[in-house]
Amino acid sequence: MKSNPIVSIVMGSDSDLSVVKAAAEVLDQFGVPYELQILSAHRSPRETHEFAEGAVGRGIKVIIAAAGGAAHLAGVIASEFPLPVIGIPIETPALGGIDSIYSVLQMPPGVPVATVGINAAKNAGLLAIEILAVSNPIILKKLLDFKKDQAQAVVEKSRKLQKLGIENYLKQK
Ligand code: RP5
Repeated sequence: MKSNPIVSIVMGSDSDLSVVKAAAEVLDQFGVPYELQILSAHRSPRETHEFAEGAVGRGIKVIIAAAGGAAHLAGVIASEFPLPVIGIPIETPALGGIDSIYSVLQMPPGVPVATVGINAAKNAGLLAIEILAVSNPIILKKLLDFKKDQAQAVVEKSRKLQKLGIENYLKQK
């Protein structure tokens, strides 16, 4: 977290924080300044409205919004914030997050929310990075390096598997 944030990470409850943390870690890794807020579409609607209305004016370019259950936070924010909103559906005890994902995903035409998988906060962070990389060559360079390293890690695992075979690979994992 730094001053002059360009990404907001918001969550419906502090109970979402242990999942949402992975998005913040990605932004830290790429050196992107962000803020963290707890806002609820249902429990603190006035604060949520004020946040969504004022975010562009404060320099926010992408919002990541996590919520579980009747997960309306990302959609409510997208109804007022004109730039990209990425929704993270949080896994729930009652319905496993199917409730959350449908709530985040099924937005009406005209109000998009880019929805990642259930609890997929790392991908939300990376998607925010990819959006910022469109107009920021420094972030783009870091993104290309990240993708290269990621691919290399798979290649190395494959080499190791071929060398060791199944049992030895699993023993060394
Ligand atoms: C949602 O309700 C939150 O995003 C959270 O995932 C879920 C449960 O909230 P708590 O009861 O744990 O505060 O609004």
